[in-house]
Amino acid sequence: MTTGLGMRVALGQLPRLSEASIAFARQLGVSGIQLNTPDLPGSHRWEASDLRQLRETCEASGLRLEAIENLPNHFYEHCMTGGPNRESEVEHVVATIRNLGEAGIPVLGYNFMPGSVWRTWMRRDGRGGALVNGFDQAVTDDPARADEVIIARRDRRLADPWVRGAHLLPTLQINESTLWEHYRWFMRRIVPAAEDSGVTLALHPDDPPVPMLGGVARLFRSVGALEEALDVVPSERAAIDLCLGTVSEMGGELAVLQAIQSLGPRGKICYVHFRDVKGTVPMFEECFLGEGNFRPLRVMRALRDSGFAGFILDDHAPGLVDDSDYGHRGRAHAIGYLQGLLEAISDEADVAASARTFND
Ligand SMILES: [Mn+2]
Repeated sequence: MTTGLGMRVALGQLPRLSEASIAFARQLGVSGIQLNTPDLPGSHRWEASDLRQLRETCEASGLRLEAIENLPNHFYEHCMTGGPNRESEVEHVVATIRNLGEAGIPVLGYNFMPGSVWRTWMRRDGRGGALVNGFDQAVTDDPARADEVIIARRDRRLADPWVRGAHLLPTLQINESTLWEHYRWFMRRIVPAAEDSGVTLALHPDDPPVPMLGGVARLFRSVGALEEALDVVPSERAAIDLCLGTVSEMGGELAVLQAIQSLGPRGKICYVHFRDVKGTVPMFEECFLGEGNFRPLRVMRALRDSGFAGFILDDHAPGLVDDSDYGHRGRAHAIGYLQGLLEAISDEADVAASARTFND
């Protein structure tokens, strides 16, 4: 379903396209797919032919390939850390962006987290025993509890996308102003390629949104910082992948509505991760829609009223009984919830439009 508003739901965070994932998307009735760090050939960059094949496979099944999110960490690690290989890395990133454009893929979601995503518990008791993840800064602040830290690795070469133990990270110290310098350098190099090739770069906020983890600063931990990111190289091709879960971690419903009202009217919400948490930093836990910090219908209305007309995906969803690693059951619940919300706000818009016509 795509509403007359342009808002639509995509099945998200797929690591690869398979017959089963395409069938799942079609069964759910979504209009598109978003892939996260797809399993493609290439140790430094992705090629246009491989990318085009992804898009064509989706389209052959009537699905839109809405976006690819996240390059593997090692494609641009030195760009983030200011390491010696950043020149060759950024050339490969530029080539990958051009290849996305050539392949007809309109959006690259990305993040600028050299320290990656951290959690301090995973797959623990949520509602009714559903499996949810959470974060408590008291754990990450305590060196004696380093082995409780779990860190995401976006690298399909690894069997496990999560590593346990903060001590496993390379020793790295990056303060906030240095990391801003790296970000500015990176954007100056890649935004021109995005403009040339018609690919929108969509920045995901830092999850968790805290000032520093493991000696590495974290930049995009407030709505103001996301706005600053957009000012680095002002461009129609620079926008935000608005992860409502992460913004809710920052400041609950108030922060979520503030982000939508500030970024939406400027056309800067490229797409949305529609999920929520209970609690805000320094401690939060992921949860089902409807039991978190924000009221989902209110937020969906705010997105509509902000002029947002892009796609929405499920992002993280709690694991249900007998769920798969990908979380088919939890995701099916989240997507059905989003489709219901979208139907409700689309209907409201139709009623409002016909009331206006009637009054004319
Ligand atoms: Mn997200």
